[in-house]
Amino acid sequence: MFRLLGSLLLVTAAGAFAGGAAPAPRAAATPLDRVIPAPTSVDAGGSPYRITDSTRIRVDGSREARRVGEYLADVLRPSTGYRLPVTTSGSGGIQLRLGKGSFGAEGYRLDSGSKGVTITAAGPSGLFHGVQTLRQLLPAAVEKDSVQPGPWLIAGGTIKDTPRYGWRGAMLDVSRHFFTVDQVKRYIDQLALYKMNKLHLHLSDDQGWRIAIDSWPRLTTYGGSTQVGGGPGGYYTKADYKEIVRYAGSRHLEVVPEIDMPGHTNAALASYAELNCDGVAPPLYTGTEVGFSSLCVDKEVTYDFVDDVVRELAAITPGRYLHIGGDEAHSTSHEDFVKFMDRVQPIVAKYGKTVVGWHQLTGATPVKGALAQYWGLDSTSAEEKAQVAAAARGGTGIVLSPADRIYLDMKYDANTPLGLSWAGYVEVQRAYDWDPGEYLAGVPASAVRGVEAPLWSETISKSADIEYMAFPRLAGVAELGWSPASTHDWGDYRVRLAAQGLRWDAMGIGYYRSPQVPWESVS
Ligand code: NGO
Repeated sequence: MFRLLGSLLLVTAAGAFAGGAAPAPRAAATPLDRVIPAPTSVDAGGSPYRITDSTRIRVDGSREARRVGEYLADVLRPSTGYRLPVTTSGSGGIQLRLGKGSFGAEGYRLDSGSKGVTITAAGPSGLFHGVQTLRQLLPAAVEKDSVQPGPWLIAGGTIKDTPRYGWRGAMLDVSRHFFTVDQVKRYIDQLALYKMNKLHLHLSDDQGWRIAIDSWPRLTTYGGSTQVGGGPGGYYTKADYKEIVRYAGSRHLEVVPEIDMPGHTNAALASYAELNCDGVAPPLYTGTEVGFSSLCVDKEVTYDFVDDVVRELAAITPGRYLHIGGDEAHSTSHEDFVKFMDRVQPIVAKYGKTVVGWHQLTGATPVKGALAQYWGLDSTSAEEKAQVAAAARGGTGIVLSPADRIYLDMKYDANTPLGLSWAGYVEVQRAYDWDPGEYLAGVPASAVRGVEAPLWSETISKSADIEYMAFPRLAGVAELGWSPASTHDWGDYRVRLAAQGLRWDAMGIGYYRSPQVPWESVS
């Protein structure tokens, strides 16, 4: 079981003062094991390091390490008020090093002592994740954008940390309500705090098509012109999308674009009459029903359309994956669904991408290497679960997004002003307290690629809404995706989570103050 070191560790900072000026005040340093997601191993002890106005951020010669160093400096400068130059020379201070070690592509090691803090990783993602840990070891006030008094202590010891899963995702539905590039960037920054590494964008649905496709321009100019409730909608130009991809990359997240097919396609069907079996374009749709639309499986133009869309989207997506939806194709017969998926999956492969689909894809024949995203519930039929398990045993990778656990659009309880409740209420403990490795019977542990928290936006239309629904549950999903099962313990987690509230306050994130969590008040 994961043990906390206890309450706040009181350390004396005097020894941390190389210059030996005024005696440092006694101050509390955050224990190394207070971090979310829980690190793989923590060995606490020794003197803390104190960041002062003479601290430097030392990077090795690589461009990647420098970039992470600049990112860290940007985080620390506003609240500390220090210059924190990023340099390749000298020793001590905060060091970011690329080096050999058993960290994996995303893991890192953090060593802290009186002379400095060193983060070592095999690659830049590991350094970046190590920086997120360093951030959490500093007082919450470090997240403010004005100068704070400090002191800026980092407890002594060593953290070795490697993620459990390679897929630690969040999905944002930008179709039901459109979110601007800046709103998406804000969410990306929040995901990065908890070492999430995939941003799945649900780019098309009945209510709006949100990504420019040059060969089918009306998809956005008409199909993107509204949203749930009839607002103005919006869409990303290719330049906008590339900017999201770039920004996500700078935070070590890979963008997974989704075009939902063959259902959830009213916006496309409304834009182009020829995509409809009867050749008649339906009106735009601004309600919240699902399952009523379908591309025309028997028309060749459908596959020309899909080819164009996938080709253009793949060309602006450096990530490995392309999500083709496949959920709730209620107005497509089973036979047609299978036929459609048999035609569409090879198109994704032709443009160099790996297929991801909602788990209904397992009702067709997932291509080799495909991933299925499971969004069922405890009450999902044994038959449906068995179908997913059989696909997993046959080699289909599984990303877990159980709706009654980690759908961030589910209400916390009956009083939650936003969200839906078709999968029940999902309080913070329910979202955290399950094991992805053992969640679906008959799925080999090796088939589980990770977890992803979808946020559907029928009722969500601004950043404050995203944040209220995501926080605090998102932190729990991040821990499920990153931390070893042996660290999983609700009793310890809720205490660590409580401390995060102060950070969210400092960042201006309006979160749900769940009664299940012993929140710390602002100090
Ligand atoms: C379902 C449905 C979506 C809804 C969402 C609301 C999936 C995969 N399809 O999840 O269209 O927006 O629920 O919670």
